[in-house]
Amino acid sequence: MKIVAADVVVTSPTRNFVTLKVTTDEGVTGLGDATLNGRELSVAAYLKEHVVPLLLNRDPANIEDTWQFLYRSGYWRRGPVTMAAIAAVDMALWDIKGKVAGMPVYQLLGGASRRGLSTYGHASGRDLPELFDSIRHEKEHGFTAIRVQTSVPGIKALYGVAAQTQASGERYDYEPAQRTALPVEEDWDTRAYLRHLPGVFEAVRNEFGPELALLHDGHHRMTPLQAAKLGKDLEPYDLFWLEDCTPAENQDALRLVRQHTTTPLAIGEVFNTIYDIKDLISEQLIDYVRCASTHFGGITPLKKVMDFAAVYQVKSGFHGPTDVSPVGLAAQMHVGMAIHNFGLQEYMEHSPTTNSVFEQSLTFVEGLLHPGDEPGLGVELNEEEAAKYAYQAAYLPYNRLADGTVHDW
Ligand code: EZ4
Ligand code: CO
Repeated sequence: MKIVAADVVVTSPTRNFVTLKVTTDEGVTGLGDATLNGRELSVAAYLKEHVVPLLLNRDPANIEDTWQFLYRSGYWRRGPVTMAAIAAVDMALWDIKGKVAGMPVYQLLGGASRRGLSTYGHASGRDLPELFDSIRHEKEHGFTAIRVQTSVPGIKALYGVAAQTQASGERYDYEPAQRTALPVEEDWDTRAYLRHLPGVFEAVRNEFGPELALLHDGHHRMTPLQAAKLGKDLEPYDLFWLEDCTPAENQDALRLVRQHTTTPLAIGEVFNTIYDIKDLISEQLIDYVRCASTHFGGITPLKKVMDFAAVYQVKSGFHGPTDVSPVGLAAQMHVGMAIHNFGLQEYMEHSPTTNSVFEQSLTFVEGLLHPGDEPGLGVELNEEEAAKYAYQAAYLPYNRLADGTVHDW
């Protein structure tokens, strides 16, 4: 078989997505996700200008060889743009292999290790009643693990807190990227956050009892010492994990955090290759790998990093925000089905408009996600629908402290 076409589709059904569609001479097609939130067109150009010409006439069956070829022949390795582009090719080739074999991709990765993937949902609130309402809603929806984000007195806009009123029954809908000409400026005060958060978790535990798994995302904002203190302060509330407590560029920071707290740690959504995370795993400084198929180079490296992590009892907690497209989500669901050391899958759910563009075979029943048993990844692109939604520039926000200093967002 030969690759005869590779098309880059940019569509914006409520948010931007970049998708690669690879076509073989036998008419088999495969999809890959190349969405890099806020920097989408850079990956589209990388693919169109520099990768698509290299794919034509290649044998789509040779996934490992194609991955190594794209990674090594580029010479300038790693980085989110390069690795999202390679990820899209990798996913599309696994999709094709599955379709040719007549099997879902998880079968090709070793078969199912579980009935489905345990997931966590998102809850947030500007005050406790709103937060409790949001948690109740997620529980009713089937989630047995819930990420809790809350406003902090004195901070106007805060990561992870839905702006809309959380009227009962309304789906939680937090989306950080805004379709604005410039990134939105938010504010931040670490000391106010550290004072406020433990009380919120105490209230949530008292209200919902010991069984509900609770998670929290620190979004890379703390120093190692601040993160260590937060981890200690949250120990009584038995978090499932504390995510991204320190900036991900400096992995040494987690050594200090780890020495001071038994709160489980998760990191990795901005990591691109195993070199970003190998020491965190082998030194057992983290408990969950947050890498996403799309930003980590695809299915091939995600499976490898999890097999490496298994040696150290480190589990998966793949990043599943809405900016990972249904194709990227499917790719990591198949990995999650197959590996032994699966931990928890983040599931934010895509909008109905997004789901009209990406037709999916996934199921979500009583908190368990399953990619379905269609051959390949189980996602098809409805190109007519996709064409209705033109790209719209969107940016992630950024933070400033009270004195005007830029802070990690
Ligand atoms: O800010 O995916 O755990 N989830 C997150 C996300 C990220 C967005 C960035 O594109 O941290 O909300
Ligand atoms: Co995060």
